[in-house]
Formats: sequence, C-alpha cells, structure tokens
Amino acid sequence: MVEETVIQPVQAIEKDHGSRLLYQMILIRRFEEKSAELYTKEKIRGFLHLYVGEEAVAVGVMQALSAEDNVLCTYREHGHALARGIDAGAIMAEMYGKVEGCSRGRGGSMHLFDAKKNFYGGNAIVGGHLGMAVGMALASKKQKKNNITCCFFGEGAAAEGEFHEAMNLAALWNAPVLFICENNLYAMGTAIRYSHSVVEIEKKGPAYGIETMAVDGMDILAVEKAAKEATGKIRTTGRPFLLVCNTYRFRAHSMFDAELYRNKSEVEEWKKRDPIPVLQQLLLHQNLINQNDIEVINKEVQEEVQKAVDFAETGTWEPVEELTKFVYSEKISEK
Ligand SMILES: Cc1ncc(C[n+]2csc(CCOP(=O)(O)OP(=O)(O)O)c2C)c(N)n1
Repeated sequence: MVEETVIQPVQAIEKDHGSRLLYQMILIRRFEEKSAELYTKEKIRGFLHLYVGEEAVAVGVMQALSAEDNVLCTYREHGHALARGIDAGAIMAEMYGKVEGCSRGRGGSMHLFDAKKNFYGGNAIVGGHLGMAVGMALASKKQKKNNITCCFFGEGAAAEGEFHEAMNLAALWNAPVLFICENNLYAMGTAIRYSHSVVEIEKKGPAYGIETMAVDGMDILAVEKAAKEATGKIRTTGRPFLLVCNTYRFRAHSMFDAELYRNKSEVEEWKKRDPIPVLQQLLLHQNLINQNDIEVINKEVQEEVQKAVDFAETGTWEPVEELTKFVYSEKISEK
C-alpha cells in the first residue's frame, strides 16, 4: 500500500466519476491477478502479458474517447479491453480458448478483438499496429466519419522504423491518430537507455510536426486531462497527436521472465506510486468516498471477476470440424 501521499488533483473530480475510475482500475488489477493464477493452473495457455501498475493509462485515456473512435493496442491489452467496456466474461473466455470469447477463442490473451466496440486488437508484432492505425485513421477521414483512431504502444515500438514511418505519414496525410506511448522503461529485458539515443520519447513527435505531450502515467487524473486535451485538438485540427505516458509495469514482461534486468528495489520504489492507492487516497482525502465505499467497490469487483471465470469455465470448446471456418473470408470460402 502507498503511504500517505496524496496527489494534488489536476482537475476537480466528481464523486461518481472518481469512483468509476477507481472501480475500473481495481477491476483490471484483480482480473489480471486472477488470470496469473489461472495461468499457473494451465486454464489459460499461450502467452500472458500483465498490465499491473499501468492501469491509469488505459483507464485515463479511454475517458477521452467516444464509442465511435477506434482503439488498437499491443499484446498487453486486457486493461484496455476492460476499460473499453468489453465484457470481462468474454475476455476471460477468450483466454480460455472458448467459443464465447470475444475473438471466438482463437486469439487468446494477445488478440482480444471486438469490432462492435471498435476495438481492433490485441496485436503481437511490436510496432505492427502503428501502420494499421494510420490506415484506419485515413479511411475514417476519407469516409468523413469524424472519429479518432487511438493507438497504444510501448517505448520499445518507438525504437522501431514502424513508429517513424507511421508518425511521418500520419503528419503528412493529416490522419486523426492519437498515438499513446506507454513508456514503462523496459522492452522485455532491454532498458530504454539501451534502445533509444534520446530517451525522452516526447522529443520525437515535433521532428514530424506532430504536437506532443508527456504526462505522469501513474496519475490517472493527469492522464485523463492530457488525453482530453489531445483528443480535443485532434477533433478540431484533424492532425495526429503523440501523448507519452510515463509509467511502470510492476510484474514481469510476461509469465516467462526471471526479471534479471532490474533491481527489486527499483520495482518497490515505483510501487509507492501505485495508481490505485494514490487515487483512493485522493478520493478519501477529498471526502468523495469513505472506507465503506471502497469495500463495496472491492466486493463488486470480486463478484465481476468470479462471474467472468464461471462464464469461461462453462464455455464451449470449438468443435474440431469447425476449425477451418473463418480462415478465409466468407466470399472466398464460398467459391
Ligand atoms: C517485431 C517484433 N520484434 C520483437 C518482438 C518480441 N517482443 C515481444 S514484446 C517485446 C518488447 C516490447 O516492448 P515495448 O514496446 O516497450 O512494450 P511493453 O512490452 O513494455 O509493453 C519484444 C521485443 C515482437 N513481438 N515483434
């Protein structure tokens, strides 16, 4: 738990809104802790990348997006999917590989997808979805849809050519993309200082004529405020925007990682800035919630996570004879 550090709110906060933000971050945390437990029991297979510690970024940014906006994420996307409003049961069933999963059980943890929510992955190729985001934003613009495409990626992706090509073309073509760099300081076991000649990612936006801002990614209110400012600008100018959220992952890169590249003391230091207790303290301090409210939130979260697990457990395995379905588009397979 965090000591008595109470952040100064960057904006006035309403009771209901504050409680909702807290609920969503706690839901993501408990959902992922449960996922890790189920992984060790081999209920969830394949890869599993946890977002623990970074919740303020996904929840904060989602507050600035409308239902029509597109969202693309990396493989560390359980938090974004939950914050986008995809049902926890459909996400858990996906990780179990059940037909009731949001990607019909074919994607697993790294490929959560829900077209109805305009949530386009879950992408496992580092940097691969940045180009897709520019393409989607361009398509929206041509179709005069007036929506934004929001693309989350790590600082590891920002060291790749894909990032620079995407930034260049988004600026050149005036594509309404909100680039969110989740800078958690490590790309697997590589610290940022070993992969970036300039570690301040926000310095890279202006090189492409893209307006950029950096924000404390452990402070959900600051993230929300910055994201709203960014989307406001994109909606009025039609231009892309780069928002760098400086954050930290508390757990290993994935379930296979001995974490030999960083000291435990560094992790402990960052845990003192855990976004959940920080927001909780702020809300308590402002008398917007009390201990009883916190207990109610925790109880409701626990029930929601349990419901998701029950849904996944009772879900259906895809029959073997259907495995070749959806491999090609309907049109091609009809021929
Ligand atoms: C093109 C490509 N190269 C390498 C990998 C292997 N890989 C998977 S995750 C990862 C680290 C990416 O770090 P970052 O972009 O900072 O995101 P984070 O995992 O920290 O959220 C790497 C190198 C990959 N999936 N795709």
